[in-house]
Amino acid sequence: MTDTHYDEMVSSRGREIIDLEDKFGAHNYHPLPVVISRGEGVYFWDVDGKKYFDFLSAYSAVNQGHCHPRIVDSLVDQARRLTLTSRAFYNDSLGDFEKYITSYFGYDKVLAMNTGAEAVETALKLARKWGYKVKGIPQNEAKIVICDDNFHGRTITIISMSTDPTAFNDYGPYTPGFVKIPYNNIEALENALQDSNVAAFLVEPIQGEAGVFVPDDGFLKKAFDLCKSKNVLFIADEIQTGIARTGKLLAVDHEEVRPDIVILGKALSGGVFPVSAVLADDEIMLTIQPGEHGSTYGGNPIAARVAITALEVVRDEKLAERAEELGQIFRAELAKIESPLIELIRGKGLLNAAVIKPTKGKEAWDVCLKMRDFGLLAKPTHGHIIRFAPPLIITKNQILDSVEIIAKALKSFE
Ligand code: IF1
Repeated sequence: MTDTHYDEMVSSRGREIIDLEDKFGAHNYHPLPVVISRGEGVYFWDVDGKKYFDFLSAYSAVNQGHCHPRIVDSLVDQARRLTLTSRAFYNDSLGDFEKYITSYFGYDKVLAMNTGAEAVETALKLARKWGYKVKGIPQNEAKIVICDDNFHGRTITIISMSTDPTAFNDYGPYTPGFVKIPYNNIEALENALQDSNVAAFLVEPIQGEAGVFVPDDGFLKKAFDLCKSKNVLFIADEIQTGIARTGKLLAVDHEEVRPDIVILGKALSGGVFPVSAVLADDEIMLTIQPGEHGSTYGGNPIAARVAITALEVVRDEKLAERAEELGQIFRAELAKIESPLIELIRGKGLLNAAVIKPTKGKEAWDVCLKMRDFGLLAKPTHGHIIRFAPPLIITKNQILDSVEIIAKALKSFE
């Protein structure tokens, strides 16, 4: 057992469990050394009963808080009645979900899938289909513009769009038809759209994995207007930024942009069940005809009922308003911490990050280990950036307590 998997803070019970994963599981992750056994609201408890604030929310899948009772009840109730019909037959849940979510976000239609990556693949297929059947792009010539430092999932086509060698190395040959431009760069987008074979522009309204890069005010609106002027679809990947995370229902709502295609996942089910969805109007959605796309579990009855309840919770508990208000408090309190380790803080709503300046040999990972010791869980992205994304049900006092823990961890290195 290499000692990078756990440290002296992990109990023998925790080590047993970590050893199991090391021996029998693929090594495609390097988790923080902590073993969780229960989650409720903003809290985790580890196998030894120690309590933590969860400041990752499963990468913004648990916006509604862990094991939200209403969402779990929907899961259990439906699971006792009907779990899966496949789309070979109708069932009495999918239509309710489709009506509810299209009205909720204001689109003609929805195509339900399971993971975020599947929804991104679905959006790419819709964009190409629309490109050929509606825009009239010559067959197999459709291009899709994407941004450097993107993260849209891990399938071979999606990593073909990636500029991160860790994501694409040794997975070639890559899917063609993608044009990369710098993020937050209107001139680069304008140049790329000179090509009449461009079908769509796919963008994260805030680049989460890259380190919570918030584009300049107005970037999304200008990009949208450019796309419309060139008959190019504007596709927003809101899998991480959507469902109230950034202080609005969708991150694009900050600029009153209505994407041609919206991609949702993660918190669409409150972390209770894999559910993703693609929203679009008829001109785009109906380019896919029966038999041309689908998945075994896509839109299953459990997913349908869980997603309806997860969206009801967002509305009933005013999670977008909370994220806006508490995000401002969080960033303001974090900024008061005097630490040579904090280079800068950025974010929107409750999607925030601190850029850590390695100091005295200590870096983001060490800060995360210390925060773990003091009862708060977060994880670095790209080595030196710590993402802070608690469930949106967090209270002001819990924010203040959390900032105290972060400050204590940072001070422990002085
Ligand atoms: C992992 C990252 C975050 C996403 C956006 C699509 C997807 C994701 C904007 C695909 C998924 C997850 C994947 C997960 C960790 C996490 C992640 F670090 F990988 F990049 F959040 F930033 N679009 N993000 O953020 O959705 O297929 O995973 O359901 O792969 O480790 P998925």
